Amino acid sequence: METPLVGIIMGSDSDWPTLREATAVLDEFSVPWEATVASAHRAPTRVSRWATTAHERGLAVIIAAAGLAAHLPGVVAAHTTLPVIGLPVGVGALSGVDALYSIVQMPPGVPVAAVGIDAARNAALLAVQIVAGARPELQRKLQQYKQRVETASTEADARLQTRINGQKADKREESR
Ligand code: RP5
Repeated sequence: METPLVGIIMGSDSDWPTLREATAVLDEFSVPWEATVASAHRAPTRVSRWATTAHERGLAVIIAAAGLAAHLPGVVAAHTTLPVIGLPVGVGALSGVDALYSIVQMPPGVPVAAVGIDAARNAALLAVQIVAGARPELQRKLQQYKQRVETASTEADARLQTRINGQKADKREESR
């Protein structure tokens, strides 16, 4: 089995359904990953050990996901020199706004790259872009992905123009 390049850590197994979207993207790009549940509040010793050894275990980037008072990405970032992508999970009374603020408002000197609430796909794509730096094969796959995104957007525009033209034609017909 290949050594994981992306390490996923989450505060609770209740975050897993959100993280599965990230693992699907990583699989799409054939980027090996590992995942663990370790809460900054409930399992601080394990979080610290996991983050401190992340680099020597071969990881290149970390996705840290948590909901509520989401301190996990920041705590992980405090323990490693690897880039940390913080993913706020949209749970609880504030639907993830609390987690977003907790993750994005890091003190100067300890950066976390925050993505949107439940934006697991973006977290994974950013992770792929980070590890693609010195990997031409991954760069090529990312270019193809961007091409597919652009094609989908162009097709959406074509559909919209068809609808608008249809509506205008209907209006003209009505006013005759
Ligand atoms: C956070 O609290 C977790 O990341 C999760 O999003 C949230 C709720 O956890 P559970 O009570 O479902 O374990 O630490």
